[in-house]
Order: sequence, then C-alpha cells, then structure tokens
Amino acid sequence: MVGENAAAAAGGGMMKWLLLFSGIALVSITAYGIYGPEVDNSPKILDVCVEHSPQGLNHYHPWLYININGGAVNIPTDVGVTEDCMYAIHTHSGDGKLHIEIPLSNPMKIKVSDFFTVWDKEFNENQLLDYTVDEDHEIVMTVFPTKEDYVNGTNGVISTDFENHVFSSVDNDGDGIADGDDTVVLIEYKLKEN
Ligand SMILES: [Ca+2]
Repeated sequence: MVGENAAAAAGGGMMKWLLLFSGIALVSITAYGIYGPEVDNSPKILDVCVEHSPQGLNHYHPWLYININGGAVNIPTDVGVTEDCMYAIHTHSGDGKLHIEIPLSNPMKIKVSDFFTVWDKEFNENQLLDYTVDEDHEIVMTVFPTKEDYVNGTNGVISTDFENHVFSSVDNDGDGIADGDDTVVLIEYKLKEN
C-alpha cells in the first residue's frame, strides 16, 4: 500500500509539473504573440504608389540629414518621384525634408531603409552611401524629437536601430499629426572619437 501511495503521489507530482509546464508554455506563447516581434505584412515600399490628395492619406514630414566626414550631403529633390510612381516616402525639395504619405487603406510602416531603397543608396550600421565602417570610422545615428531640437543640438538620442528606425505614423501625443512629423534623423559617418 505504501508503494501504491508513493506511486500515486509521484504521479500527482508529475501531473502538477506537466500542468505548470503547459501553463508556462501557454503564457510564453501568448506573451510572444502580444509582445514579440510584429509580423510585418505591409507591402514593400516599391510596391505602392501614392497620389497627393487631401483625404485618405496620413501625411507627415520628418527630416533626414547626412554628414560624411564633417561635410553635409545633399539629399536631392524628387527622390522617390518618377514619371510612373510617387512612393510613400519621397522628397520635393533638396533640404532634407521627407514627405511620407501613407494610404489610410494600406497602413504601411515607413522606415529609414525605405527612403534609401527609393533613393537606391546603401545604409546600414556598416555602410552609409559609399562609405564603410573601418577601424578608424564609425556610423552614428541621432534622432531629435523636433527640427528645433536639431538646430539647437538638444534632446538628441543616439539610435542603434539604424535602417530599421520607423518614422512613427501613430499619434500617441494626440495632436492630430503622426508623431514622426518634424522628427530629425541625423546620420553621420565620421572618425571615431578618442
Ligand atoms: Ca502626434
């Protein structure tokens, strides 16, 4: 009898562990679903053309500045605007002002990499345009919350997201404009400090 009880107790213990383990697995899977990397099913930047129209677009304007070895790089006018297609991120001027126009029917996430794709230039943590990181040079990306901050050199935050930085299309601060509006991304290729 003692043996049977011991077996039952062992069985019960096993069941408890099994339930606990299943519970942990379930919580983990659920948490992954909620907090894990989002599956991005939005179309690729080159697959969508947009048209200027007052309605049906989430239209906002971040800024992009590029600096190589201390010299500003001009970002041309009409990047992402061709005879056949205006892409969801493009320029209309040569001053670094980006236009993002996301069809409301097709809520795409627009990243820094999307601009370089339409521009047909390279950018990642190891390369900026034709310049690659080496033992003396680094690429530093700084994000400023507003153009004014950029001009004043205030509130800049170093980002290691590089090409994966998203120009936020949501309006969490409730001012009616995408929060990526007026933000500045500065990408520098420069001599390592020290
Ligand atoms: Ca906002």
